[in-house]
Amino acid sequence: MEALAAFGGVASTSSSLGRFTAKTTGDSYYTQNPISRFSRKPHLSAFPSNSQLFSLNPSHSNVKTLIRRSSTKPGIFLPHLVASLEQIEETYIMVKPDGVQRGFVGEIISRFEKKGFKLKGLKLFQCSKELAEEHYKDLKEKPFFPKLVDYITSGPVVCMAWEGVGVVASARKLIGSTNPLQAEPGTIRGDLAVQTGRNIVHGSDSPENGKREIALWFKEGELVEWTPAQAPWLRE
Ligand code: DAT
Ligand code: MG
Repeated sequence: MEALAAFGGVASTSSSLGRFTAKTTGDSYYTQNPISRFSRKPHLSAFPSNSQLFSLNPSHSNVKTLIRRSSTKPGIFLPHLVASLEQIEETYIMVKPDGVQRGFVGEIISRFEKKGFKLKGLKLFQCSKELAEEHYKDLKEKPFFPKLVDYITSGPVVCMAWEGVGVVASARKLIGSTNPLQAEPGTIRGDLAVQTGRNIVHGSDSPENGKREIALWFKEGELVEWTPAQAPWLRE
């Protein structure tokens, strides 16, 4: 927090700079706080520009002073670096036969599009019994397994591969609980379904299963690598 407050030029009463009077209104804050001489103008954001994060000139007297004044641990928080370390995941999303029959394909695609994830694969597909059994193999021992396979093979499904940071867990949130009656309003199942056996959409439950399921449902050449034009507007 210290570095965040320091380099952002935003008043922080908890930082080591707290000994400088932090008036958050008017010009007086900026004239009393030494950082103002460094950043020159008021910034509302914590990190006004990349250049201040990455091109600090240690010979700059104000910077030297700031570094000396902060604690022994510099603790510089760099969201850009943190973001670049975040894992890009893939998830397999499928509109189940009831979702297709009820005309929810566009609605379901739209939820993921609006959120900002990247569509990498999309097809309407009639699933075989073998594929349904393989997909749900972890549930093989469940009493509802035969009915589940019948349901998934009862009509065309829409297969999708979506990519993004945190897409697996986020998609599960967008989809909602397995039992639609327990799914929160605002989620796909919460808004559009009532029964577990007709819960209209599937989403992978882990990044590993995301990869496994995409490999299961898509052939080579069916996935597309591309860069959405909106990419810089979604991630800093
Ligand atoms: P989810 O689809 O939320 O990941 P799951 O993996 O536990 O849920 O189960 C896969 C599907 O199996 C689920 O979407 C619907 C069906 N299912 C699960 N539990 C069921 C139950 N108790 N009765 C009938 N169908 C069930
Ligand atoms: Mg599941």
